[in-house]
Amino acid sequence: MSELKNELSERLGCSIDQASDSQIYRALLQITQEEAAKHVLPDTGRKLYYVSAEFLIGKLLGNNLINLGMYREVKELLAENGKSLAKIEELEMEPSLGNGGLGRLAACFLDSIATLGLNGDGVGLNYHFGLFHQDLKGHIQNVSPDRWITDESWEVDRKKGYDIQMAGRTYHSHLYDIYVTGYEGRTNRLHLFDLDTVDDSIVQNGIDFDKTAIDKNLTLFLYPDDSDDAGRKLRIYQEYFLSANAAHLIIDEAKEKGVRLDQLDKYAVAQINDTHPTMLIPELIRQLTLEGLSFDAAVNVVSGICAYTNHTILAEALEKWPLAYLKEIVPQLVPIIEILDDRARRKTDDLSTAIIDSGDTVHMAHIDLHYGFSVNGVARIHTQILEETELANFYRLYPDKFNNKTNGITFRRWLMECNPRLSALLDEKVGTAWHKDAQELEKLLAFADDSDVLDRLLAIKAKNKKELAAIIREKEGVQLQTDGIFDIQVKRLHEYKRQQMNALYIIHKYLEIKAGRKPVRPLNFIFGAKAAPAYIIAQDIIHLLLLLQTIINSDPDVNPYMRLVFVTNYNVTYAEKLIPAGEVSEQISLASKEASGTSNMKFMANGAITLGTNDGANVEIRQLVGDDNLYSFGIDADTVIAHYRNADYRARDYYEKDPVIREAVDFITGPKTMAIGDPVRLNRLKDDMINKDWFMALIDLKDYIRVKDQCFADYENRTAWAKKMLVNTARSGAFSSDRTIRQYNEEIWKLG
Ligand code: 26V
Repeated sequence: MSELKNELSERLGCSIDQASDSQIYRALLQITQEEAAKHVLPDTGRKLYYVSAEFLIGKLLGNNLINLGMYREVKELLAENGKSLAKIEELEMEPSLGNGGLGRLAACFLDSIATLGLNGDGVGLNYHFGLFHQDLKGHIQNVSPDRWITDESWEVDRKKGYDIQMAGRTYHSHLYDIYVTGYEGRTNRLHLFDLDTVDDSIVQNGIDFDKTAIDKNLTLFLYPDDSDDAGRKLRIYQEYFLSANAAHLIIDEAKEKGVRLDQLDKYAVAQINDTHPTMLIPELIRQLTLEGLSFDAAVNVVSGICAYTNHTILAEALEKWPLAYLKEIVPQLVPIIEILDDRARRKTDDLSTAIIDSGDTVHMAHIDLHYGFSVNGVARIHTQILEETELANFYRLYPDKFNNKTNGITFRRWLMECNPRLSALLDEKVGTAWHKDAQELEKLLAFADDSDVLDRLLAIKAKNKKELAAIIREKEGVQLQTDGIFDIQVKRLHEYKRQQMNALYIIHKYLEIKAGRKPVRPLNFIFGAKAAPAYIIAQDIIHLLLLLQTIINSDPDVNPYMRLVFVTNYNVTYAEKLIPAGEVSEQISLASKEASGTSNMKFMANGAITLGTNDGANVEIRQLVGDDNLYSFGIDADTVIAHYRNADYRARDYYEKDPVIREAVDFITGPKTMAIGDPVRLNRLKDDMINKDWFMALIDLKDYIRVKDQCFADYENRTAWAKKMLVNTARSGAFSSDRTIRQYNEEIWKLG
């Protein structure tokens, strides 16, 4: 203790109680950086490069203190001096370098790779602005840039970079590193490439900027709007910049190790996170031929290095670029891609697997599928759909390349750090081994009938709910009812995730209450979501939810029985407050569409009960906890796929035949919403639901209402509910990202 005290006061130049929070933050940053550096290990043997356009790492101070074993000591020392570590943690800007699950998965993976002591770094881009900041004034989503880099950021300037050619110009990259600490483990690195000429001042009103000034905008924003051609081209620039820098780094580090480049696959493996870094394949081939390898040798060695993860079956999310754009931006890759296409065509008559199609469009995933050595889905059902349906043509060609790696989450951030009360109880009951081996949580099952433990689980949840309610009251101005149920849906806003179906349930409940049928206990519906700025229907759904928030919370007939809040600017930091307070976890995507989901795992670990469809990892959660401990509803993936194949789903039939559905849908354009809302948005949304409803919200609505009502009724048996909570936490260890990473390593990476 005194050692830390001396070190801290020495750096501060004053005693701790006299220092400001921001001085203390800065000093802790230095101390953790130096401590992390001590755990960097030499780069020997095979090394993993996790290449990803997104790393949604979240704040790092608390996480690093926990991983370095310093959290408790620092917290107590500060408390003794009248300081709050929690308040100091608030000073840190969250690096929101990702859109959602895919980016957060990459961050959890880095934690587990370091924790397991594996030699593996992340490679990404140093966006100056992460995912946009959201506010909700006027019942709509308003966006503004989210600056996160300050002189108090975690980045270490590596003072090196590479020359990257794009569209006949040379751009010099600049590398920054962020230390990735493992829990009682090694320190790895997240390498983020940037461009010195990027100019933050070109951003005007909201998040608009000149999309054609590449030297000024290349790494300015995470995923710029790609609804126009300039946005799509910028995306290609970003993807090539990422891939080319990754290729240079891989070759550079191999040379430093004295590796012969025709043996590179023995020393390097690259996990390509979705198709965004796919150009790594042709670019590595290009660079290796420049280093003297023959084309054939380069293709061979690269095919031994690159492995691909697919994160979605949604056709609109599978990247395809016009060949003309690639000719303009990366002409050096085009002859290589043409040869790769030519060779792929010789393997089969099946034209659907071609890389360049007859319309001169380049299918990025096809490059990965032909020239990567592994392709994995992210949950059992997702991988099965890839094999049997979406990528069946490739599965026939390369059955051995396909494998499943069900996603996971790091329990250090998503239980130890965000839910200290539950963690302390778990430590007491099952010991602390679960920190590194989450399967140890199964030992909690021995307490399934222990009334003291069950009461304490309920008490902890009640405290977490109160804490969240206080935050929400301060930030959103909404008072939740803490004696009521906390039902939470937090995730990107997308029609397939069906926030609109949740809205229809809420309208239905509102109408029931108005008709005198009141729930026995107050219901709190909590949403958090950002919508892509160009995604109109998603904006309309946000608009509806915000109108419902106003209508419900201000109606004295209804507000004693239900409340709704749509929280502002949902991000990792907010998630860490919401998830420990969750009681019902809404995982209601249309079956077959959610590749895995990961918030479902976070809620489960924190003792929330899943209300979900048979989709993604929900299927595996259900199998682990059983039907007594999860609420399942809706049509299954096969039925959904058959409806699409037969094109026989008609939303209007459901709307016309069922008065409950009709009443809820009609409310969208009823007098209450129209009085305060935007008629264009409301009419468009209702019209879409009746005439299109591509993600079949109406097919599942009745079953959703039935099962959700049952779930709320069961909540009243508090002991039985506490037991469900216990079983969920106890069985959640299967979803540790440590387990996922062990499988990646044993079956794909095979690091030392
Ligand atoms: C991207 C786009 C972009 C264009 C418009 C529509 C659209 C729809 C979806 C996506 C998702 C891209 C990939 C992705 O983020 N997948 C998520 O990956 C998570 C980690 O594996 C997984 O848990 C989520 O289920 C999956 O949606």
